[in-house]
Amino acid sequence: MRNQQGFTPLESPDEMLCVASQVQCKKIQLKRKHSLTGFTLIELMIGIAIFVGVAITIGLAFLRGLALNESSQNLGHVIYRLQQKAEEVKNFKTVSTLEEVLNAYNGQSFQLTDLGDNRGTIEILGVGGVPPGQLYRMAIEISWRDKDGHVIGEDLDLDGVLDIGEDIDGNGRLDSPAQIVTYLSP
Ligand SMILES: [Ca+2]
Ligand SMILES: [Ca+2]
Repeated sequence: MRNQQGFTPLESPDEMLCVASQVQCKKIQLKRKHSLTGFTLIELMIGIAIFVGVAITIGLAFLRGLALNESSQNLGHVIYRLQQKAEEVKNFKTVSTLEEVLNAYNGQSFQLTDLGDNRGTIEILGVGGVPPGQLYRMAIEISWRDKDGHVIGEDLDLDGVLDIGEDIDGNGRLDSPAQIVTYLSP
């Protein structure tokens, strides 16, 4: 007697061959069983797990891309604002002596009003290797807290002071990706 399953279609020409050949009949039954079998629960769960994993990975990559794009835009804006600060110092110098510039700006910390939590510092030091008083190096840097709460720059507590543990590169001063250096002559 032929082994019929509940979802087996009506007899086909292939089934007719079963009458003539038992081997052919077995092959047809195996082929039909394979083609009509659906996903098992485990296969379905594995498929869902893979899909969820891929979706999460893509989602995280997308969010990371957005964050990097925002950080890049912030950095560009901050550099632009530091350039404005440098111009402010240079303009002040056109009407002041170098000593007045040093008194007004060297060691000064400042904040930008359009950047959330932030703190910048200005350092003006005579350049070694040239006659004293010939050239002064002015470095302006700023550290700030991004949207995720991370501080960009070495001034982790945003107080404008180099505290213990903040000098990551060990050069004795606060540094940041947002930093510009220019030179002042007497
Ligand atoms: Ca600090
Ligand atoms: Ca440093």
